[in-house]
This record gives sequence, structure tokens and C-alpha cells, in this order.
Amino acid sequence: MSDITIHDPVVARQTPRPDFSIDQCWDEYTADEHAIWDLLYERQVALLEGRAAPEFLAGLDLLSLSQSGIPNLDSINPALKALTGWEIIMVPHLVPDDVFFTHLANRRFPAGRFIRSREQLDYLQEPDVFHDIFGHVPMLANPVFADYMQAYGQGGLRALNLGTLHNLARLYWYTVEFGLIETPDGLRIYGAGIVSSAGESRYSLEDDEPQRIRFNMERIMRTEYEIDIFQKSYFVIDSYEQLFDATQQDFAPVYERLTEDKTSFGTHESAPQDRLLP
Ligand code: HBI
Ligand code: FE
Repeated sequence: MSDITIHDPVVARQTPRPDFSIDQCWDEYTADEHAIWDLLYERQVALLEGRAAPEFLAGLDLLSLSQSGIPNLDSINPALKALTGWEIIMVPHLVPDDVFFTHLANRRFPAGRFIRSREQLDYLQEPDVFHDIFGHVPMLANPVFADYMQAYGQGGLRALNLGTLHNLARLYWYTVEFGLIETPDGLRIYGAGIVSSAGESRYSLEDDEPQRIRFNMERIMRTEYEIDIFQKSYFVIDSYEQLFDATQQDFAPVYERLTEDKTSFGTHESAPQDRLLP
């Protein structure tokens, strides 16, 4: 964590609390930072009609995210808390896994304070306030997905002690970050990494290159991922209940199989058991 350079002066001057949280200091965002948020927001919302899951779009409305500028936690948190008991905390950068999972297990979503520069509009490595609040938070307004995220945090804490964290990180990657859902109107996006990316919002649904595989938790836990290119595989759920139910099973036999049989799949590999969608 120490090699992260912090460009945001409001972040750099703060000493994180023991839970790694810092203050948002919302009134210290500059007009240009708010303008970058608006630019990203307008571009994504235009793209996401007919591409994002209805629950994601509903979350934008429920949390009044169409308001101009970077959201103020003092106004979005009471609305989110009333809906599903979740709240957003501000953090200076990626936090250690155990801290991250502990927050999720307590319905707290860690979001970066900084916003990307105009040179980084299309891609940045580190999650900024747009990726975290525009990408992740609307789905936290959906009760079933909100339950899944808390159960995921609890599972992550268990996985830390079992040495199976990398398997759990894959589950997060292929659902929370890059998940697709099948709806009566066709495939839709609910993953934060896709909805916050202009290019991948189109590519994930319309390009012939990636394979789209029906959700299979153990298969996901065996699937590698690359962080800085469009995904070569997407996993498609039938419902958010399917996601939540997957976290309610006893993980011990799953972890036993993952530990005994180390089979893993590359990002573009297919597996015999895969049920592919067109
Ligand atoms: N920290 N702030 C922050 N945001 C994340 O998404 C995050 C993190 N720490 C760890 C982490 N994600 C990963 O371990 C998860 O992808 C599993
Ligand atoms: Fe993310």
C-alpha cells in the first residue's frame, strides 16, 4: 500500500483513521473536479440507457445521482442508509483486504475521494470517486444486491483465514465489477467496472470477442482475470437472488475442491462445463 502516490491535496494532508477512513471535505472540491464528474456522468448515462440493468438505473434515481457535481456523502448517505442500511466511507486509496472485507461485512462501502484527471477519462488503475460512487453505489440501493455485498464481505473475512482470498477476489471481479444479468429484454450490465467505462459498456454487450458464460461460482473462482484490458469472459446471472444464494452455501467443500484440484482457466479459455450465451 505504501507505494501509492496521492495527488489529491485534501487526501494527502489527512491521516487516515484506524479504519482507514478520511473526511470527504466536500466543499473543497474544485469547480473543475465537479465538472469532470458531470462530464463522466453525462457520457455514461447516455450510453447506459438500454445497456445497464434496471436496478442500476433505479439506484441512480433513488440516490438523486443525476444532481450536478460530485455527490456529498452528507446527503447521499442518509438516503442510502434508509434504503438498505449501507453507507459510503471515504478512503485515501485501496485499503488492505481485511479492512475492505470488514467494511463490507458492516455495510460500509469504501470509496476513493479523488477524481480522475481529464487525461484519464477513459481508464485509470486506481478506483476514483466516479468509479466507486457512480459505479458501485447505485446497486447498493437494491436490497438483494445489498445483502449479497454484505455476505461477500463476511465470506472474504473467512477466506482470509483459509488462504482462499484469490478465489473470492475472482468472484468479486466477475460479479461486482464485471457482472452481466439476463433480463427479458436481453443482457444488461450491473458490474461497476463496466458501467463506469464508456468503451466497455458497449464492448461487454455487443462485441463478438468476449465469451459470455452462465454464472457458475466454482468456475468463476477458478478463472483468472486481467485488470487493464476489456474482459475476455463475462459471467451472466439470472437474478441477484442467484448471487446471494451462492454465498449462503457451505463454502468448506468448495474450498476443499479448490485446494485439492488447482485447475484454473485463463481469461479467454473455455471449460467443458461452460453454458455459453450468444
Ligand atoms: N480497497 N478502497 C478499496 N476498494 C476496493 O475495491 C478494494 C480495496 N481493497 C481490496 C480490494 N478491493 C480487493 O481485495 C477486492 O477486489 C476483493
Ligand atoms: Fe470497484
